[in-house]
Amino acid sequence: MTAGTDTARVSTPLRSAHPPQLRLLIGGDWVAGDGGPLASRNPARPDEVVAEGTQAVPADVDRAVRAARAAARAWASTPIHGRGAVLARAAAALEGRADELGLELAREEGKTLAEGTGEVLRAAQILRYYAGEGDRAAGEHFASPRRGERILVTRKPLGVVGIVTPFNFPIAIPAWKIAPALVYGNTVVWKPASTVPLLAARLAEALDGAGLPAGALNVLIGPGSLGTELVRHPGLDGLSFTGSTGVGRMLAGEAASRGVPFQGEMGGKNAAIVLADADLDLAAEQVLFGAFRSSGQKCTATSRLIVADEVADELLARLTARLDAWRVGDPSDPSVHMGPLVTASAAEGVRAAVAAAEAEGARVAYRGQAPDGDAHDGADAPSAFVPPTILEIPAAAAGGEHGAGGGQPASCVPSRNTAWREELFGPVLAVRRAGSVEEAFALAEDSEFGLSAALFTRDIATALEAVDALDVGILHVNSESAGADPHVPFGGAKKSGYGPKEQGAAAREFFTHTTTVYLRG
Ligand code: UN1
Repeated sequence: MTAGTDTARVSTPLRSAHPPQLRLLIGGDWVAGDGGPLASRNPARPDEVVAEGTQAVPADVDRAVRAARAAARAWASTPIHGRGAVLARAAAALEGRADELGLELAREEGKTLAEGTGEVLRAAQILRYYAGEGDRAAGEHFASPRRGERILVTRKPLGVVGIVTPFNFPIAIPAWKIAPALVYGNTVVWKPASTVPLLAARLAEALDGAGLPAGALNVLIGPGSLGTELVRHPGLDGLSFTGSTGVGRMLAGEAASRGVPFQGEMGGKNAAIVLADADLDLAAEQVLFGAFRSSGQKCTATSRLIVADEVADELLARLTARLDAWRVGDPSDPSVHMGPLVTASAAEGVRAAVAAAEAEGARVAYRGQAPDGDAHDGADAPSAFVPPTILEIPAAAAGGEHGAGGGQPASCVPSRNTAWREELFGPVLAVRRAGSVEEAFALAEDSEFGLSAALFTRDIATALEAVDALDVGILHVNSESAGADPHVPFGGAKKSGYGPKEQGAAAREFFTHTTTVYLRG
């Protein structure tokens, strides 16, 4: 491909080419990047290139921010219903291609076909939700202490916003950031994860084809350093990020140093708590889904299981029986339940963390089957597959700073085990047993993260106690820890979140600022 010349400009991405050729979207033009080559590969079949192109370079960040700035005034003054209509048309376009894009998503990211297609439809649902924003409340109205006056609080867009998204929901997470950004009148520069560029191109293509004006959405495909370039650009008015806590805090620091609003949706180490009175079949099913769907690559995934002593053996028996019937393999095969991780190097990292956890005292309670041989024929290359793994962390190996003494029940002692503390982003579940409800809640709180938790109980009073006891942004009672609806706030406490939450009215909080109008006749 000829990089960065005017002859490389095209009006749409080259959909028909095999593999599809990726372009950047800047100022309404689909252009080749001036950087090095980029290819996304199928993690289940590493020889298969899913899409290819060239990467953006730092100068493209400047071009994209300028294009977004040039488009900002006209887009902000387009009536919100008109902005919403673009989102509704893009939603319809995604729905019409859900099967095709779902397969591309499974091939590029590694989640199953059902999850991939479901994610495309979810992106469409999110676009539709925000498409209706013009019909919802646009601000607030207060009485005034002075005669003849009313006080109005109105909302305005931030201006040009940057959006940096991760690999694990390559179309849904971008939709839930880009849709509110656009409908509230911002223009956008988006840097998707470079491991899943094809799905980014598909979302951009749907919005572009739905009549988004040139420059309202700009897409830069390339290395993570582009995110840093973006937050440092003087023309940027806000940045929304989803990804690791480390990168998020670095970007938050950059944004703060320039006085730019930042929204960070970061890590999780989410606990499912199964109490003695729980419906164990339901709990086993939901823990299975929470821990192992998408190969555990969700910030909301269940990565810790805290189970009441009385039912621990029974729950683990039901969970492992379900896992025995769980097929791991090529995610484009509809009978497969779990695919690979996004890359072989991600899988290597998870394997190393499991080995470290075992060395620190964790006991392997379950390790599933490796995928069928045909899905991974490069025998010498590391595999992107990690089998579903359950690690039990016995109280004796909890190894907190205070040891097992100190008058605390042994099961309450904080654990330093890698599998208990660190977000592994893989199909690994760390288990601890609890002697009481209080211990179970204390163990759930033994984490620096606070995104999501799941509680399994039949007792409403215990559920209400959990609302107060667990410092999390999202609490599921009798359902898995993952999942998010577009009309309610999404985000975490502690190290999991920073700034206003996402989705629903919370998104408006981030993507707009207020003007308080003292209005006298
Ligand atoms: C979900 O649980 O369905 O990166 C969504 C993540 C979250 C989204 C989770 N931001 O996994």
